[in-house]
Amino acid sequence: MKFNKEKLIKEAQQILVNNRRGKFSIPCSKLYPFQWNWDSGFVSLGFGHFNKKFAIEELESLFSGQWQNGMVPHIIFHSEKEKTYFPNYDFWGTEINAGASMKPRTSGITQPPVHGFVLEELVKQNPENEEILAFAKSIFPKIVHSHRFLYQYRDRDKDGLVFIFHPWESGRDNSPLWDESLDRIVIDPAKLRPYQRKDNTISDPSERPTQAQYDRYVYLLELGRVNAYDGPGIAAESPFLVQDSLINAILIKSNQSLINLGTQLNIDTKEIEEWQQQSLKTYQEKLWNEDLACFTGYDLRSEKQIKHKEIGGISSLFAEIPNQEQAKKINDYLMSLHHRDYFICPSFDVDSPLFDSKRYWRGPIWPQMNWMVHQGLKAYGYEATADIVKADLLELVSKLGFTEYFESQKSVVATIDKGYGGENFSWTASSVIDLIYNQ
Ligand code: 9WN
Repeated sequence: MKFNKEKLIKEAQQILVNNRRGKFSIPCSKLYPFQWNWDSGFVSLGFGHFNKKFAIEELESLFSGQWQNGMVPHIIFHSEKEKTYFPNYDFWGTEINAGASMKPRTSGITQPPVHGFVLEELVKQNPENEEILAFAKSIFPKIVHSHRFLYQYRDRDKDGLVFIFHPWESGRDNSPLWDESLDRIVIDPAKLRPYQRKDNTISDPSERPTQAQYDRYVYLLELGRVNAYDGPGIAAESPFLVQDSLINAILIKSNQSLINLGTQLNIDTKEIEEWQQQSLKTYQEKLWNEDLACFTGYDLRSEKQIKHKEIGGISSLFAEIPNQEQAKKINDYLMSLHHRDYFICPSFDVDSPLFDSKRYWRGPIWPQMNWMVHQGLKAYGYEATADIVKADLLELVSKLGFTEYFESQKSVVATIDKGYGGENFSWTASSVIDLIYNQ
């Protein structure tokens, strides 16, 4: 399929500009009215190509909500008047933690730490730009501090892999990966803090997480809150305690970016190098599953791998974790999906009974994941597959619009004219811009 690249870029840039609110961006209007952690990393990457000031302000706004312990929260509630999202800042009640940001208010959990690699990309895009270099130097220690938070508070066994205690921290909220862990949670309706969802009144409920899942999200939020969001009780008590393949791959990728940038900017990186060595070793030893021919997550409660093939394990390519043999297996898998008439990369194993091509993280294609996998495939020299991943996303966006996520089955795409979830979505726009600029 031929794309009108100029038209796509123009539209994408317009979406990013329209989604700005003051000095930060929302993922999309209506559904997500605040600033989200990893979304804003991608937004900055997109702006880096055409508005450096906005690229810088995006990350500065996000880090204005960083906690004293180093955590960068998953949502920054820049406005306390906006009431159209659940859970809002008052439900999180983060004042329970003395070092939490109070202005702006925030949530109490985090998301994949993309900002190290985003910063490296910004510097690569603008190698001679004094403003970007000065910004890189000023934000560098804050990003290191956010990694320090992860290693200090989330590495229970000091093995180099960090845990999450809430599915929202993975960025892949309702992935079937979490089903078994969430099933451990028995909800007593009398004890659950009453709440009112807003997402399913704005978006099609058949594309959103279920009510049972939301009850468990609220249960885990509450567990975080009574433990001040960083207390030892979280690791000790949470029924959901997972070393996620994606968050750890992104941490490793960002560690490497900070090491590269440190050399360039003359900043000492010894602390990061030590983290990196151990994380790489344990990721490789603990998360590879030969039967699946992919990396997995690890459930710290049941002490076993979470045996599903999905986009988190595939994203290990982006952090250059797989050896050549492992990378070949992942590449072969993606090519087999292509030959079976799927757009790549679906977010979950299409052959699993748990695959759902429409429901959020249970199968659809996510644009920012394609961006990462594209980079990873190129790093291993799998140019042809990388080209397909890129072309597939551009085709989906051209046909179905700049939506939040997409159908992966070609036979179904042929029958629809709109993608899934929110419209005019920021990370979709950014991924398209960067994929087109970076040939
Ligand atoms: C909860 C904003 C975010 C993304 C996540 C995506 C979704 C939120 C929600 O939207 O999660 O954080 O309310 O469903 O799963 O990856 O950052 O785009």
